[in-house]
Amino acid sequence: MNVRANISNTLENSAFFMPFSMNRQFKKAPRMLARAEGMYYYTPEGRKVLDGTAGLWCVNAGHCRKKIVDAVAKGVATLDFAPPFQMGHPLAFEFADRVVQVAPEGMTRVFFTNSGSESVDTALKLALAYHRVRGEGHRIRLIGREKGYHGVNFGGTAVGGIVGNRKIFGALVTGVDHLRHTHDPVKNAFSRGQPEHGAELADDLERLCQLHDPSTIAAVIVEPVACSAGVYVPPKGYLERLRAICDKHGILLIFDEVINAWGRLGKPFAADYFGVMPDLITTAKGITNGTVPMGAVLMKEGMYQAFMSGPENTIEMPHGYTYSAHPVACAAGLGTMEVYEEEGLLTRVGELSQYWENAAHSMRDCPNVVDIRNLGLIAAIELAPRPGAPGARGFEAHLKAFEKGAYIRSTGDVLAFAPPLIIQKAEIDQLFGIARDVLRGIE
Ligand code: PXG
Repeated sequence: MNVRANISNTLENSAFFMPFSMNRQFKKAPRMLARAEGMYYYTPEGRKVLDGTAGLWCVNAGHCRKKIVDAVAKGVATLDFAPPFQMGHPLAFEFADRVVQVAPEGMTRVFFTNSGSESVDTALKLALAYHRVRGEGHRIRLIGREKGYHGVNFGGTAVGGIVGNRKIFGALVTGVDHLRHTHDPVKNAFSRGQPEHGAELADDLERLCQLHDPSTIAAVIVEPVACSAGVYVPPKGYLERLRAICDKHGILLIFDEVINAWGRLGKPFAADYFGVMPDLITTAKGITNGTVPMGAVLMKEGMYQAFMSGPENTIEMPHGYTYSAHPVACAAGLGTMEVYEEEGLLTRVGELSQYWENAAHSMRDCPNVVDIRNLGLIAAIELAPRPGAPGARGFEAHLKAFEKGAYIRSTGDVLAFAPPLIIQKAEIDQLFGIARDVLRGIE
């Protein structure tokens, strides 16, 4: 027996190395969740906690939905695993077609992964390989954006723009550069919805084209609404301009919709919401309502066909995961799509977003609030940092909110709100009511 087994009987000594967490802080003062239903988590003591972040921006239909739970139970009992390379199972084909049915016009093919991070690295590889199979193998550069979050694999970390997530991991991937971020609090603080100022920041791509030569650039990846780094809504006209510059230079545009997709903005995908069509879309999270890990990359027909143009007896894309299109994940995804459709969840936010916006911006008079940003069913309240202790005020707000009965995510001094899309107006009031109480109670 491993000697650790003897000492891991207390949480403080537990073997579990928690991801993206303050391990020591948490293990001293744990915040445990024991079960969940609808809009709520329940702690082991039975305390009810309103889920203000849809788990981690993924449980769009609310928790433990019977239809999805039943689909997973039936799926795992029927086919626990099937090898995805050179073999298939019906749910994979059925689910890919189902995803394409709700995908933006022209997105006709789906590559399955198991997470957002895998979707991003898959999309970056697809972009490089696509140019290569078309005889443009000189397009080797990948462009991300400051404050972008594209998961934690090497490619996604490299194109990502959050310093804290990059700095201890060496040189990452070569040939990567970044656009400027779009956050301009001087001009845009307290904007409701898309900010007025900043479309011209897309021209930063022209600067990088001049620096590297556009013929060396394979793809640009951005989150339409950048969520993890603190909710940055694209300025009016920005995404359109980015699309135009990509078109001008033959650069692929990738929308990272790991969070933005699946109804968060009141349309199935952010590409629909903004009316801007990328070449590739990465997604995950809400694709299975967070129930079973899964991700996907959506692509246009032309890209798929470019891969299909070589000799027939070859593997067209030497890429994939043991768990790509896992049968249980496909079952969860099909159950999820049924719930989304039956309850109109992919468009429901359209009716709620004005109420949500008003509720979020009503927090403006709370202490230390320096900005409020929102779009769809997403909002951020940015607090002034405490002198010498950035992030401390935000984290304290997260802790106090949990004590008072709401799960609200903090990223630095930004509080992020993105509840399940089934939320009722009374629960929106409850969520911001708790947030107001919290902000009035902290220094
Ligand atoms: N791209 C985007 C845009 C994301 O938001 C990923 C990729 C990576 O997905 P996976 O499934 O590999 O985690 C994400 C994930 C937060 C938070 O609190 C956000 C994410 C993950 C964890 C926390 O903002 N987004």
